[in-house]
Amino acid sequence: MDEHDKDKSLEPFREDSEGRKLTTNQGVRIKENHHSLKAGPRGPTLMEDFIFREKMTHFDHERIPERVVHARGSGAHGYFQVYESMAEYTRARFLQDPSVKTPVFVRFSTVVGSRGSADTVRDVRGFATKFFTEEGNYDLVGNNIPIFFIQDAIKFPDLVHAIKPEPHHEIPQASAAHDTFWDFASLLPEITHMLMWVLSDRALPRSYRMMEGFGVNTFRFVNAQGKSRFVKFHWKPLLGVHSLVWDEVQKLAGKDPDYNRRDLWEAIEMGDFPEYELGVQMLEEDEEFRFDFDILDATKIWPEEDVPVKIIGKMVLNRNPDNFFAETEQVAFHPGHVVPGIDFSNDPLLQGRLFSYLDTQLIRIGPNFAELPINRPVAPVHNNQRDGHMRQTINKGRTSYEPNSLRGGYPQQSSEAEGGYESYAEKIDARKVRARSESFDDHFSQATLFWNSQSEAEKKHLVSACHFELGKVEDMEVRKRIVALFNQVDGDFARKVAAGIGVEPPSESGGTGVTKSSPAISMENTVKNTVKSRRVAILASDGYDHGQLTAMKGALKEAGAHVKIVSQFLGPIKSWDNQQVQVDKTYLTTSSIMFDAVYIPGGEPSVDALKTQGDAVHFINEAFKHCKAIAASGEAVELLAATQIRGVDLAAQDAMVLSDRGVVTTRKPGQIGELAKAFIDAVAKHRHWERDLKEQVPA
Ligand code: HDD
Repeated sequence: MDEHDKDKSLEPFREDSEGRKLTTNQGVRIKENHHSLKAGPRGPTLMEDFIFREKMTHFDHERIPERVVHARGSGAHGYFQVYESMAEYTRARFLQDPSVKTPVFVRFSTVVGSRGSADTVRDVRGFATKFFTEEGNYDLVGNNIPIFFIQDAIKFPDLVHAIKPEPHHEIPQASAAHDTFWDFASLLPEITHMLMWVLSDRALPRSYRMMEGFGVNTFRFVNAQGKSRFVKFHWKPLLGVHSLVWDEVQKLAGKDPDYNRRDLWEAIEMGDFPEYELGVQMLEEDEEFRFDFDILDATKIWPEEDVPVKIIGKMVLNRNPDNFFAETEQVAFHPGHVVPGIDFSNDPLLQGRLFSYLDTQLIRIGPNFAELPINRPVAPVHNNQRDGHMRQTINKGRTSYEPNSLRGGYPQQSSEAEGGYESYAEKIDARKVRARSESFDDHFSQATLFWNSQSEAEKKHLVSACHFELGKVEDMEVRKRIVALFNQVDGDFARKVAAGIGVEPPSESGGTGVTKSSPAISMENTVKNTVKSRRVAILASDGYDHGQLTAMKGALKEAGAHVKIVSQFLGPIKSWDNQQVQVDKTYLTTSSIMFDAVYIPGGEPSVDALKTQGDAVHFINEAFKHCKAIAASGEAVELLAATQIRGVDLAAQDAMVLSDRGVVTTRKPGQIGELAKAFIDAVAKHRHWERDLKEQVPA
């Protein structure tokens, strides 16, 4: 199948109006689309105007209910390929043959905000993947955080009600920073571990292309011999896991509320295809009770150091949707969409999810949601389900029941050998109880593990996130209860939190006694050797040094970064030696928060002008405060000296290229090549948290 045919078989109803005539929904050609039918040019519109009424009525019905959670999403198409056959572990056919490319559609999302809310809020991100396999659709409906808030799905409506805007005034939008969420949290010790993750920078992803994905719940792999293993799924982004900083995300929410959506869209348009490796953690049946936590408890990770992640394949996202509504909005995921070889565990959160998703698709889209182009399997669908709202299929024949003899018994069941889905025959011998297993009782050890695993910078960010979130909580008792909860995690952590929110520090320093850490948890240990797809701003004005600018731009592009020239006005700017470059963005249409790094070339007139432009100086100060790499060459080193950059010895950077906490400079134009190398290294590190005195810089 070539690429074109593959697209067609996936979405037979993709429509392209190019070169076509405008028609009504009945196919009648329209002669006049700008004026309704009236009794005279100044008279009333006539009821008989079927063209107007059809158009307007359709418009009035354009929305379907938004998702209760994960309402704001962004989608992309791509494919998945397994590296080597997984037949030893699962009979899932799409995990057998490395030459097979399985089409996928991925939807990334925030959880709490409504459809039009900002991308860069503090929140969990959804990472849901639909694999269109030849055995039917498989949905891996995950998040960018490996655990969840609650252990049993029956609490999900309470969790969502508590975190959503408060019901009396519908405030605040897309934020947990209000009394009802923290009230609920303070009464639910099982939430503690998840709070640590959500308060960390993981909840502020730099890009959907730079975050991990996790299936969270425990599933099963079952092989052709019927042998089962417990499995957890992981997506690992090839670009590493990187985050924004709090000040930045808040500003982005105003200046570019589509920041993550735009990043994904533009990356795919530019050919920087997002790539993720699929990993699995597997446990044998007899290892079920090997750990001091329960492997069915969704508030626990399986530390990667104890249960290694086996990398089994790669997903590439290489095509943007054609139509947001038809694809990203109408796609319907369900953890219960599994294929033979993938099965469920008794994780009580997963068990509840298996009910909820199908139910929500029925109310959101209707009983025939699986027939929509984006949800339609590439595997053939035949059954006796009939009718219902918006049925797309014209089912032929007299029989819609089974068994039947009038149609030879078709459609017919399949044996396991023919690919019929066989549920894993787990033995269960139990009493019906409304209870939680005692093995789910430890709510704090892994929260301590998380705290222990964070770098100093990450710990600092976590504490200030608490100061923000709890600082917004008006009820003092709630704040006190959260400090008491955190004191069970770590005494030092609780004291630091208390100090910022007007709560007495705990009289006794608590903690769990866990001293272990898990390096895989810290973003400090992620990929930091590439600038691929990173965005670098070059600030310049008339009289800039063309040689320096083009040398740096060339080096960055060569390394895979994207460069934009930012100046006061659009149009060309002229260098001192009469060359010119086009300005891409102005200080009005962009901002340092939309870039990963900034470079200022020399050229005395340009640098003198920048010194007098508050926006240019602010651009650099803000980039410094947000710990981004900064480079300057020639006279531009003087410009840095005129900014509020603190704790970096610019005077020492006189003669040669020096990198001081991610600020890279040279006064010697001859060293631009070395400067570019040092700058690229500094950008690849993502952020320079070690920067001193950045808090003293206003932003
Ligand atoms: Fe959920 C949507 C992920 C627990 C009920 N969930 C939804 C989406 C993602 C997740 C990524 C958006 C899918 C899309 O883009 O369309 N949810 C998770 C993860 C969970 C989790 C990783 C913990 C392991 N969810 C969870 C529970 C329940 C739900 C416990 C209810 C019992 N989730 C839903 C839902 C949604 C949903 C209400 C809203 C829209 C939708 O399903 O299609 O049914």
